[in-house]
Amino acid sequence: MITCRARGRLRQEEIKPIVGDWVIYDLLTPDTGVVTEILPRRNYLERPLVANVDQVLVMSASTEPTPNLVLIDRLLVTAEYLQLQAVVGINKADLIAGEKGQAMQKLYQSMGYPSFFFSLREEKGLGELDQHLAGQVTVLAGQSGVGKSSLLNLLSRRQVAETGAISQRGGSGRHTTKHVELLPLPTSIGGFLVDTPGFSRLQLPEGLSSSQLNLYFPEMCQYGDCRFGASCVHLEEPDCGVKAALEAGLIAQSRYDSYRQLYLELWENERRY
Ligand SMILES: Nc1nc2c(ncn2[C@@H]2O[C@H](COP(=O)(O)OP(=O)(O)OP(=O)(O)O)[C@@H](O)[C@H]2O)c(=O)[nH]1
Ligand SMILES: [Mg+2]
Ligand SMILES: [Zn+2]
Repeated sequence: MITCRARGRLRQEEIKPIVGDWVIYDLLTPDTGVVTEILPRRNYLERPLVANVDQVLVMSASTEPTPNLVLIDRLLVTAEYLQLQAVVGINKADLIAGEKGQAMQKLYQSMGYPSFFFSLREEKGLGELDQHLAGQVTVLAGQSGVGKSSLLNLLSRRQVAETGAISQRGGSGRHTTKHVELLPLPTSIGGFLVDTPGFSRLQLPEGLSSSQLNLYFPEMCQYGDCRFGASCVHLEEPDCGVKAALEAGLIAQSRYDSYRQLYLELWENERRY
């Protein structure tokens, strides 16, 4: 590893290197250098602040902490909006009956997201997760305490990130991970994982409007045969294909509930300006 500082000119121009940047540097000693140029970013996330991301692994626990389905859907919408591949991981299979966790896995699988239900503690169910991470820069996202840092440690086969028990202080849980960190996966897998501190709230992307939200729910696009066509937002309109699919059990109630909540949140923000 080579520790670099940014050259003065970079700092003056207020281009700050962020995690995930590709840079050009001059080597000063065998393990220190000076960054002279930041290469153009393919993309970047604002929270966590990280550049050149390939995909997001949205993590949840099957229980402890209780899954926050709206947060999961918020992260999936954000990934869709940023055109990042999303993978879903439901951890702590050791803590609940199999069917309940499998139901969650199947739900996200059914809309096309590669989904896994596993126990990091028992090292079970991780099957092909490796293959989905191979050679990619993957950001781990999800509530505090779901096992993001634990996954990193398990895949690295050593303790690279601090993990912690959840404490209920203030009801928000404890955030063990304090900063964003990019860590290489073993060479047998290749690629990088970006560990991030958990959160319970996340602002939707700035450019996303309420009327477009349904485009980022893949299963809604599939059933969007509505009387009012593309202008239908699937809430109060008559003859709505999405609501028909919901009633027929083809769209999950939790997904529709998330959609409605996020729609109203975006709509209220739009009214404010
Ligand atoms: N029962 C059970 N506990 C687990 C499992 N995986 C992780 N844990 C525990 O869950 C707690 C939280 O794990 P972390 O890896 O620190 O969670 P995190 O997502 O990194 O949390 P933050 O850094 O706060 O965002 C730790 O006490 C882990 O030992 C699992 O498969 N089963
Ligand atoms: Mg952590
Ligand atoms: Zn509709």
